[in-house]
Amino acid sequence: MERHTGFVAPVLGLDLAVEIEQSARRARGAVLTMTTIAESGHPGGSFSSMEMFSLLYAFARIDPRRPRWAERDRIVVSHGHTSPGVYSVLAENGFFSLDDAMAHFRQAGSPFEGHVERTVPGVEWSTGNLGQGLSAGVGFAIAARMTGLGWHTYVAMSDGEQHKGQVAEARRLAARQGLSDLTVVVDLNGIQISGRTSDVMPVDVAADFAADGWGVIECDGHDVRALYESIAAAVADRSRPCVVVAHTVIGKGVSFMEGEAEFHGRGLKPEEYDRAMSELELVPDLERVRTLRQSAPVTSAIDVPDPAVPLQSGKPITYPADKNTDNRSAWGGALVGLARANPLAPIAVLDCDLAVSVKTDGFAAAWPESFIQCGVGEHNAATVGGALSVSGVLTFWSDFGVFGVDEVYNQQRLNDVNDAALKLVVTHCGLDVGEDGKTHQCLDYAGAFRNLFGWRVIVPADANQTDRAVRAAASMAGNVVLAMGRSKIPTITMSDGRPLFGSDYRFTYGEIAWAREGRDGTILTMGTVAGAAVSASDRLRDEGLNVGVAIVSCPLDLDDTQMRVVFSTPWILVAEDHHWRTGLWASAAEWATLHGCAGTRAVPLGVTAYSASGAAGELMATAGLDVAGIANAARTVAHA
Ligand SMILES: Cc1ncc(C[n+]2csc(CCOP(=O)(O)OP(=O)(O)O)c2C)c(N)n1
Repeated sequence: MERHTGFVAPVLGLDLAVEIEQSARRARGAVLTMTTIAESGHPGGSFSSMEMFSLLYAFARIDPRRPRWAERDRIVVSHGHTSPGVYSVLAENGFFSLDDAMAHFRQAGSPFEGHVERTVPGVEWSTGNLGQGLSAGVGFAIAARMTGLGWHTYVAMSDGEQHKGQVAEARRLAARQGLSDLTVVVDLNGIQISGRTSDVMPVDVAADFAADGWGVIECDGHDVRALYESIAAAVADRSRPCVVVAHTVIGKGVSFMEGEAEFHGRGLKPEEYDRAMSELELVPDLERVRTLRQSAPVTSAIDVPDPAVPLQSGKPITYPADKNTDNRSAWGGALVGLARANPLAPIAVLDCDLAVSVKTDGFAAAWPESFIQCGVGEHNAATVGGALSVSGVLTFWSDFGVFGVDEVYNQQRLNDVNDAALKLVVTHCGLDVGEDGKTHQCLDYAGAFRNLFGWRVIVPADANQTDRAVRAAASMAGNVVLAMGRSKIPTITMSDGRPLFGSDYRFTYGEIAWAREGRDGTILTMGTVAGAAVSASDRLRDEGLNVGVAIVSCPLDLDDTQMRVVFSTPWILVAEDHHWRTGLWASAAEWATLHGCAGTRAVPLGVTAYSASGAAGELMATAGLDVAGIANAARTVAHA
């Protein structure tokens, strides 16, 4: 049978249709076997999506022998709870052994988790938090264009998740970008956990997509020939993205499961299983597969390598010692420098209507086709960025801290789960947001990412460090966030007046730089506050107090050698315009406990409440984080 060739033929021949139907019937049996043995899982939606999965995995241009083939079509399953259906159909298509999936579904140590994971061959994006898959698909579709590899992207979705606002954000971006290589298939089974979708939250799926400029085709989602023709017609439409609204029945194929919300999320009892298998004309297989489950889970999981984008870092820009510069302008300058130094590398910059403020407007003007305007749609932007970043595109998203971090915490968490490689550059962090007030103060950028296992956080202290850190982060694997404030701040200098992060300096992740040395105590600081800390140290020195200033650039990963030096001084004052409990002080306290240095006094001088509207200088002074405040705090600690 000719498969994996794309939906090139407009119709599906009878023989192939029968083959798909038989494959779908076997896969339904596998779904029942794995969910019954695991005593959990989601057979209902797996059944309503079964013909959709069977056609997509049979006809998309994918290769079970090379699951990460660069030019493959991307299939995103957004309703990740239908994993039993996805695993069964992938196994039918030769991606891994069906026995492995059936025996070790939802078993600790197995890759066949309850919701689809990107480590399973054939799965492109880990989902389960509904409403994010279309955004991932939009990211993959943009990447197909930017890399020139031209694959087609398919997204399978449920109807329940159409409630989510992020789906609307993604629809609009797809239409705005003219992503005709994106095809969505919606499993419109009309049922979700709490009953009928029309009762829970009515949504007119076809009208919503049409209103945003999509082509819409409706069909019977269990008639494989009709569904094939609809998908083929959607793929053939070169003018716009298209959705196939597939009318389906939850639990389709087993009489007592059909139309029943109950089977959304429960496996069958053994007696129900036998009845269902008999209806499907399949031989019950529980005992054999149960025995297999006793063996250690077979790891069919594969690594997910990020296709590296080879980069030149370009010539660093050195900002003078006698002039204040804002880090966000240095970020914008480094971005343009990187793009100039790498004319052939696909570089995407995402924006949510703040380019002028976050200084990506220069890039936008020079490379408009690589500048992705997402509108006020941050949830979508975060996920689009994640998917782009694993597709051979160096991907930056720049936004205010509250929008790029706090607004989209779970999207960034999913980027973490997916081992993405997004470069997030957030400005207006800490108290340095201008006069916007509490709603705009991102006081937890380090704290939020402290909760996630893979994200790395960089907080540059001045324009020079920003420039070097941006260039270095571009070549770092994984998700990285650079956090900075808004204002023009002093260039950090050494005692002799030369820039600390000047021409010879190269950024190293985890580094701590000493702006001043001092044996009486240490001010440990980061970001916007660093300049004031240095001035405070100079003021104290004039008074005879010899206080060092250690500038941390990576608050979640502290250099052990330098931290030992920090903790060798009699006391430490931790100055930061971050929530005092979850930022640098927390990192220092954690480091001290882990390294047996908890006996040294480390005193927090951070933000203890949301601040007011006002100029950054006023807010810093109110929080005690200006030069006078830091010097006062240091005197108090020194003389306590
Ligand atoms: C963001 C999010 N909210 C809530 C849930 C919990 N949940 C899992 S499935 C589901 C709805 C099920 O409806 P549908 O997606 O249409 O799936 P079907 O019942 O057709 O399988 C919900 C609310 C979730 N997974 N993600």
